[in-house]
Amino acid sequence: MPEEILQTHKLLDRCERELAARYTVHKLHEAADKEALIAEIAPRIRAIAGGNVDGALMDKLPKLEIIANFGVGYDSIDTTAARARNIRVTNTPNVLNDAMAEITIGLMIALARRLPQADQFVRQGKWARVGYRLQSELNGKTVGILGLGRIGKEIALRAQAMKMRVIYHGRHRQPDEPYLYYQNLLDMARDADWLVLIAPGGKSTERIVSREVLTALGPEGYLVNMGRGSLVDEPALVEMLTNGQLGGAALDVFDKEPNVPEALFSLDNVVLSPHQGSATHQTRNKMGDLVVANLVAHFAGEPLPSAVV
Ligand code: NAP
Ligand code: 8YV
Repeated sequence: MPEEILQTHKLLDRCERELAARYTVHKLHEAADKEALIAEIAPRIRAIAGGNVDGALMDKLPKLEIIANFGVGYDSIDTTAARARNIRVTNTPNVLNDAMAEITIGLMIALARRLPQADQFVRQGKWARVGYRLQSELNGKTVGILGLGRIGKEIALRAQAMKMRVIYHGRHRQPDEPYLYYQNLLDMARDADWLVLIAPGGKSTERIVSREVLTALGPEGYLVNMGRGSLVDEPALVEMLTNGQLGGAALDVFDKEPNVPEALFSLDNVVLSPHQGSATHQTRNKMGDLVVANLVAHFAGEPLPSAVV
């Protein structure tokens, strides 16, 4: 009999096909009565594919051994609860680094040159009447990276290709990296023209980009959030973008996504993106393959390709 697993949200077709070829898959997100489904299958579920797993759900699944998250960020899984119950947790690192770094630079250029607005300017026939206003560039500017990890390093490389100076903040100095380290985020924000966020969500980074940090970045400064909405004091961000205390922002993630503060919709100094950093066929399929590979390794008793717990 194939193992029975619980899927918590929609996955890519290829990933769902690969899972269905190996396991009996129960789709929690499609169940009309989720509690009834869980009550029926709970004693047989050994694995979860997907995120959004808290201790309460773990407690309902007494045979749960592993949670294979679709995504490198696993802040939607209570890892403390998983560890306490001897449940393994895996994620999908590295396969999305390039896609993430590409879109980060893309959003930076989009913001600096106001590309979405320029597109609208042409489509609305305004170009025939007046030239487009002058904009700014990335080259010669300093970018501060909050979170010089796997993705942050790829962003740093591409920022250098844009002739930017790279500095970074994290909890640890990385002596092998050539960039200037700031122990203090506030100091880095003060020295940076651009602040790129690519650190994980969760308690340790909650609102780490405070009003004070945004103030240090200042009216000429640009914020780019590719990490998680929880990193930023979002009400302060909206207020400061509106009154010009912050120069601009490119945002791929939001505090209560997919809900985005409506006040941002009318602002010219903002570029909005629907949490699509890794959303390419190429990358999402590799992420799905890694979800499957972790489950396969687990049930074969082999080392997990990308375990976090
Ligand atoms: P990673 O390799 O683990 O890098 C994370 C970096 O954040 C590390 O350099 C770490 O440095 C730093 N960091 C962690 N906790 C910190 C704290 N409390 N204060 C300051 N810095 C801290 O992770 P990754 O693979 O690059 O991914 C990073 C994050 O990007 C993910 O967790 C996810 O939230 C986000 N992400 C978003 C998308 C999207 O679609 N927008 C896609 C993929 C990933 P130290 O250990 O030195 O502090
Ligand atoms: C995904 C992400 O959008 O990997 C992450 O941490 O945020 C993204 O790659 C998400 O996890 C899948 O919906």
